[in-house]
Amino acid sequence: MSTIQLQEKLHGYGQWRDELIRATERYTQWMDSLDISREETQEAIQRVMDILVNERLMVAFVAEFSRGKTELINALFFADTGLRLLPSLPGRTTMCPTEIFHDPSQGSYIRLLPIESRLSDMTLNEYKQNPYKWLHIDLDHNFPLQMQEAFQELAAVKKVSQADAVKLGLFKPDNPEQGPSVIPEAVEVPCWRHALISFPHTLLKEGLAILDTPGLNALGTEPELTLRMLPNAQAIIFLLAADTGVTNSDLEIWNHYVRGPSHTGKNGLAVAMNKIDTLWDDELRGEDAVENSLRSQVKEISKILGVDASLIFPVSAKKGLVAKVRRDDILLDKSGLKGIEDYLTNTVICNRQRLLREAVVGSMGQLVSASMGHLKTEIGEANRHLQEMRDIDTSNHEMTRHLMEETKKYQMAYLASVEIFQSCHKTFVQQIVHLGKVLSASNIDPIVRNARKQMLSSLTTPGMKKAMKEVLQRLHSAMDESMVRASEAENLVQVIYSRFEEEYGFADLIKPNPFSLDDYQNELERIFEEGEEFRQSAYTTLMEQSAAVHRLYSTIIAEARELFAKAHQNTNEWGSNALTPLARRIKDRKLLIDNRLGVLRKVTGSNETLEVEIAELEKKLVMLNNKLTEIQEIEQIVTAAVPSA
Ligand SMILES: Nc1nc2c(ncn2[C@@H]2O[C@H](COP(=O)(O)OP(=O)(O)O)[C@@H](O)[C@H]2O)c(=O)[nH]1
Ligand SMILES: [Mg+2]
Repeated sequence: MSTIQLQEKLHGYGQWRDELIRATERYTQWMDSLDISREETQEAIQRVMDILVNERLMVAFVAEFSRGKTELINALFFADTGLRLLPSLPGRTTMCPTEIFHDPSQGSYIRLLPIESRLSDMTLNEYKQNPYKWLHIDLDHNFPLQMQEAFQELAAVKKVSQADAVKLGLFKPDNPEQGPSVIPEAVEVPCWRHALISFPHTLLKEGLAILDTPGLNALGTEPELTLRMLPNAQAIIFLLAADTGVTNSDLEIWNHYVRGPSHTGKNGLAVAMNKIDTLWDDELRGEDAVENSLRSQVKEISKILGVDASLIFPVSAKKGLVAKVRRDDILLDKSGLKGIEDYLTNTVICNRQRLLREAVVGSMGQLVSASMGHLKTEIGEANRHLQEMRDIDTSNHEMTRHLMEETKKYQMAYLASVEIFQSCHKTFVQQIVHLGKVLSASNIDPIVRNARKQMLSSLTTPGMKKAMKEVLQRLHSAMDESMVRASEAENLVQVIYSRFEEEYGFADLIKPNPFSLDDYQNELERIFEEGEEFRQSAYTTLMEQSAAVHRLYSTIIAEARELFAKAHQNTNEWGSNALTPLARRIKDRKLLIDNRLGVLRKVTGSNETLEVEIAELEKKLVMLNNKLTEIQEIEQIVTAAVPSA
């Protein structure tokens, strides 16, 4: 069955990841064994380890209420529990965005964030850093029935006064679309704003994470879903229902939250046309007629959404779940579930591996090959030195004197290069410090604080828009300034390296990664653009305006602030590493000269001492060559192709 394929693929991916983790650990040991300080590389290694250990493969299910997202999640991932694990029945369905994953450090639990948290200024992401703000329920994953019962809480709703609902930003009194069925005094709202579920299911343990979203009402009121969570998902499955076709609210979600700016192209996007079993029921139509009707619906959806028909999967989540639980292969086939499973297995996971590999090869690969290049140079120098020693005729005083003089000249040139290096280094450090100041919290936070203050004092939408425009301009100009400074620093590094290559004979220098803040600038643009799109979306305008806008702007500002913090950290890391390879080579040259002078002084007149020196150097060379083999092996693992398991 294809769940097994999915599992195998994820498992292969997990093994590949573990191998990379081991290679990374081996690399740190390798550096330790050679006494190479790994201070500068520590952060980069830590980041790669973080990616490898913590990165999850997030698949998000997005659609209007009641299209069958939760049922599809049950059928795709949790049918092996033999239950409908998450609530998905008429009148009892998930009301809040729910993330499902495996958190090995905390075991099995469900955490629920009360809806009242919407009254506070804290962002969802900040809440996630504060577990004690959530209702925590321990789960026993050995008892699926108990879990199923605990998950009923995801469907919990309660009645609050109209005034409270307005305050929560979940109701607008004069909204005609709410219709007459709403009791004027009491409004039904979800009890929970967000849910986090951790349990050790096989697929989740392999790094899969699932995001279930309830529908337009949650997407339109929770900007972080749109600005942060959906763009970060590796795959989005958008659902339609065969019995309702493409409705206006489906289109609203598609245009504003799925295909819009959230779809950065990084993440896979597929459409599930669910509930095809509703077409089966018509006994007067033959199988062919049903088949034709499905095909024409797919064609039409493809036209309306502008999505290739091969990415639209007709499916019946409900029958798929039943078929899996009952082990009914014919029904399972008919349910079309396999189409989506294959898509997830072949496209999504493969893409994920490719991206991860690029990230790992980009940083680890570079570190490892830099170390390798450095070691090769060291071996080359040692060989040359060995040859020189072998050529020394200790009884020929004229020769040793001449060698001594030459080495001293070399030493003078070296000392001059050190002076130049020190002054270049100083200039570079000043540049990095200036750049850091522009990106630092002490520059960005007052801008952010000021904007928040202005927004609080002017609770009207135009007032907030003005405050937002201002903060946007100021953050933009901070970013522009740092871009200019970053490119100056990058140029300086290039100049320094070329100079040492050309003037001081440092051949084959391993240059640091090129540095630019372009990605951060693009990301800042994206956040602002998506924020604007979000503000203009029809649903948001149905909300109580100022509260919705305030929430949105707070989120955008928090995202932007985090972006600057990341750019700052990245700059510092690059700044402290950029001149390291050169500094190391200069240090090596000093060792080489000192060594040579030392040997020449010692061996004058004594053949025996020379023999000892030669033997020692030979021994060292054997050790260095062993280390070279080892780092070559590590490099091979780090840059190896992704397994096709
Ligand atoms: N006939 C049929 N009903 C389905 C199917 N999938 C889900 N449903 C029903 O549609 C309703 C909403 O499903 P749910 O998964 O809660 O939708 P969500 O709000 O998108 O998560 C429930 O009553 C389900 O039983 C399906 O494939 N066929
Ligand atoms: Mg649901």
